[in-house]
Amino acid sequence: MGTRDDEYDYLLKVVLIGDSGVGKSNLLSRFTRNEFNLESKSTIGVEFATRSIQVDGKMIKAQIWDTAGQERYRAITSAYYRGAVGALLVYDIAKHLTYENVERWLKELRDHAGSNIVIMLVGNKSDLRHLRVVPTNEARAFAEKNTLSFIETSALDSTNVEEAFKNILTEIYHIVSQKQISDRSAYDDSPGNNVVDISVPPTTDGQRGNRFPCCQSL
Ligand SMILES: Nc1nc2c(ncn2[C@@H]2O[C@H](COP(=O)(O)OP(=O)(O)O)[C@@H](O)[C@H]2O)c(=O)[nH]1
Ligand SMILES: [Mg+2]
Repeated sequence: MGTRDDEYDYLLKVVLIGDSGVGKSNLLSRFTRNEFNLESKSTIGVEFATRSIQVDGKMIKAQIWDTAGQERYRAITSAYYRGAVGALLVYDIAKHLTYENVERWLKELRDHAGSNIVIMLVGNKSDLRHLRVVPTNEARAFAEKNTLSFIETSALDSTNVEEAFKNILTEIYHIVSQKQISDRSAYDDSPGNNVVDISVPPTTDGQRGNRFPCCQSL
């Protein structure tokens, strides 16, 4: 709120993946519109929704992609992953099979997404305490072993939803901004030119914005 969505320093594409019914669409609607829906509306999937947040004084516009239910048929196309710099891999803490399938989703990411993609494992529906079948420690250990970030969320009662998105965006931002600096210094070795200039000209639509190289096809 109070931020203009058309002015940003970085535009970052993040994809939501994981089995059908784990709460991906509700995590997105909670984060971008503060809405939750009890019914699953897998047929009316939006392509993506955006929200801008401030990280280290920079305006980060997150473009978060949701499936329109294709995950049900394992029919997510490579266009979905194109240009993605982050992925929230969601399972349901009350449905063990959705956790077992995390391995398959990791393989899918390896096959379709860039190798530098930042992945966060998200155990959703943490409000269903009495129905929990995936222990937090087990999931955390799995995440550590696979160098994924990890968090448990509830789209229903809002627990950790902001944190999940903010953490992954911050992590991506740190990588992207580091990369930009090292790219520039690698190319610009002219004498007396030690100042790293990370400003870029406005994009064609008049927005200022450092588009991460991978996102130019957006
Ligand atoms: N208890 C609980 N239910 C949730 C939560 N998130 C989503 N749901 C419910 O789980 C079902 C599937 O959610 P949806 O967002 O459509 O899942 P998707 O198929 O992964 O997009 C819906 O009935 C939601 O109301 C949550 O955090 N807690
Ligand atoms: Mg959905």
